[in-house]
Amino acid sequence: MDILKFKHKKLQEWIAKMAEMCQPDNIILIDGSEEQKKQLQEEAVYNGEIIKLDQEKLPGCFYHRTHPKDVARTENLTFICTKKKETVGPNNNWMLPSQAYKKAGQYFKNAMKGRTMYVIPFSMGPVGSPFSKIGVELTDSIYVVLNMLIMTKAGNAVLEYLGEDKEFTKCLHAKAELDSEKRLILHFPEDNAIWSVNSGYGGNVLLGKKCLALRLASFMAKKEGWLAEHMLIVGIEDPSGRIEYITGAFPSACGKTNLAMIVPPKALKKKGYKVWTVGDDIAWMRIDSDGGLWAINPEAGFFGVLPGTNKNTNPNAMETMRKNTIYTNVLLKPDHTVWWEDGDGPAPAKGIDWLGLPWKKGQKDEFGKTITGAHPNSRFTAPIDQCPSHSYRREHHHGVPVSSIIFGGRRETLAPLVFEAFDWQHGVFLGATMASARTAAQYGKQGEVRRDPMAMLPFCGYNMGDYFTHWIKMGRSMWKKPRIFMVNWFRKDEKGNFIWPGFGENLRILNWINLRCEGKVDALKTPLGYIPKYEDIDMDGLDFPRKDWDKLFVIDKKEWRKEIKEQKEFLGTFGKQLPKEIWEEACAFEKRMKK
Ligand code: OXD
Ligand code: MN
Repeated sequence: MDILKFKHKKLQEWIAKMAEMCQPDNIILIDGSEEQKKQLQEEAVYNGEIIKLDQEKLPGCFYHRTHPKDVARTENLTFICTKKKETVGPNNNWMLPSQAYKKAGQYFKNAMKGRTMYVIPFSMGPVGSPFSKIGVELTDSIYVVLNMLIMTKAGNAVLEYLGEDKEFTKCLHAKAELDSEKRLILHFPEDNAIWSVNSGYGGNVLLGKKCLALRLASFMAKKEGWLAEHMLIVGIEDPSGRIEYITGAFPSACGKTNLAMIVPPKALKKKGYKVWTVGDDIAWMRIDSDGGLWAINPEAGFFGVLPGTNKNTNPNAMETMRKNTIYTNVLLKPDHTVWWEDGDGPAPAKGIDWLGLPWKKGQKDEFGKTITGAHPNSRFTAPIDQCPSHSYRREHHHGVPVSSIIFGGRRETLAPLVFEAFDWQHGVFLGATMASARTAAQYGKQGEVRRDPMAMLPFCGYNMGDYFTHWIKMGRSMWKKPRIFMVNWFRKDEKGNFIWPGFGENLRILNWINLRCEGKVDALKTPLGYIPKYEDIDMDGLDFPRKDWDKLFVIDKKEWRKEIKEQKEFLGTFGKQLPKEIWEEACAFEKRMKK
């Protein structure tokens, strides 16, 4: 095995050390060129890692299946490894770094024998921006390389920028045997390193994404005084041309991608409303010299959920993935195109399902349950700049100014369509007590309500009590604070039907949020926060009667009192690490609900 030559001494030494452990047959540097990408695609097709789709219908598109037991993030096998256990809090699994290196080291040992180790220098955020972070991922998977080429800025430009001694995150990944018993996703914030082994699922192996841009970045952000958040970023342009940028935190698979690419309903489009997509998953936010909060999206692509995505729910996503896209775990049609449940068009009569098995429409398993062609967490990976609504401000080093932050979840009862926090501190409390029904993006019981503060529970790389304190402090450092809102598109009526139509119609609510930020409308004060007046929502082109609107805002005090009890129990798990401000907010809320 030839070790590549780098002028960056630490990079050179680290690669040599990792190669010594993993024993690849050779090492290849990813340069970011089209030629190399094409070569790797051909090679991966040849070795069966990916399947070439019909290049006329889906130019540049490929298909991949993960191991059947490797289809979502595995939070139980994800660890933050620090010298002290208290650092990571009750929200993380913890391991001592020395133990973690030893345990994973056994799995990495000789894991790349007979394989190639790819070296991917990548930047999260524009190369050279003071706000970006650099990583180098070593991997034995071409699928990972091809995904990283979409999701990040990868290649020679990054290596150039690294020069002889710039800091980078050391990311090591090996599919190894894809053995779920030996799977480990390890983060070493004190060493700026990530080790991931025995998985091939995106969220576990595209190490720039959840591992670096959220878990490690949140750790860095606390130290450096900024925020690394699980948030979409979208700009809404009103007919006068004014753009307000909104960031929003929703748990995985709760419609963040749809909201980031929202298409205005016809009547609003006609009036001149436009949408600008900056990001659908991660926001890095800093306080700028104007005293306001500015956000960048560190990613260059989308890694979005497919089932439920179609030209009605998300036409921009459908347009984005027509070319240069990797489809993972969907149904492969006989004509070498793809299909997934609740996608476009009827189900094909037959195909090969995500498990690689012959599939027929309507096929049932031995318990009479319909076998889906695509896995519920099947995904597409596509470049952001293929999205028709992508923002031209995406590449700006300083990002975009944030006028509001929204928190949301999937609640069938209780939570109203929208309300505004009384102030920043109250808003942090709302984020801290967010809850949502579990979805297919994580292992566990689907539908069960779980608390997921700021949608960061699986991604905050340190004690969440300290994270809440950090949020409170950030508010104090800003003199132009974004307003904070809570939304819930998923409330159902007594018959179990969604009350609010959702999707594009959500723009009407985002507009109200913007009007609040611009000080153009007042609102009704409730014990939860400020709610909109029906007449302040632009309902042009939507027949949504007042009586349904009122249903969306029913406050059931008895149920809320139960909820508060649960919120307090949850906050109590952070013990003395919980900032007193959040506890005070919980008590004040309880008092308001008793009245
Ligand atoms: C994602 C997730 O893939 O949150 O974005 O799981
Ligand atoms: Mn996510």
